Amino acid sequence: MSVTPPQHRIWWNERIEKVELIWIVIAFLWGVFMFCFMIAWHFIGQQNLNKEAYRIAPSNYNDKVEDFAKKYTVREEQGVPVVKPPAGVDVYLLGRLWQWWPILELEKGVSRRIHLSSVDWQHGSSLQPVNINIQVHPGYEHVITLTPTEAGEFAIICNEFCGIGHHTMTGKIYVTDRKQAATDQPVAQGR
Ligand SMILES: [Cu+2]
Repeated sequence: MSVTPPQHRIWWNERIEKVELIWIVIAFLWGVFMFCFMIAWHFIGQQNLNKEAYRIAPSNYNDKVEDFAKKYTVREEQGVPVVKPPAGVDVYLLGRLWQWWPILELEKGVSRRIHLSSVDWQHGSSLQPVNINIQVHPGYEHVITLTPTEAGEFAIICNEFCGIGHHTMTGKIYVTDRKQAATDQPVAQGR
């Protein structure tokens, strides 16, 4: 609501300023261009996610992830298992109030099938800083084929509001260099 009424009651019959008209045309054309690029990115963007997904029962998924973690846990961080499965093994990650579980350790250059689902509510999985975003629903298991191209520590945050603890909902993926991992192994076995 404006503080004072417009000077002329039929204000919408006034001619549009030339500059404003140019701006509308530019904005419209840009919108059309970006719309077409949604299709173009599919072919040239190399950033399309896999379309593999399955209908599942959330409790079954929970069991699968716990089995996976039990088998391949190498250490713990503040009570959260750090899971390092050998190459070729499918990787499981779950979202729940309020964490991404477990912490994963992957190797650079090794392609992985990553399974992702929620066991309670809808969450938004956002891998940072690379910014890969996937909506995660209970009852749907996504499978993403991912090849880490960079070693380091990556955070997963939740970008879909999921309740009072939403802002604390984080997870972690470590990506190790293959050479580094080879030199690390004897030390880990010696323990
Ligand atoms: Cu959330």
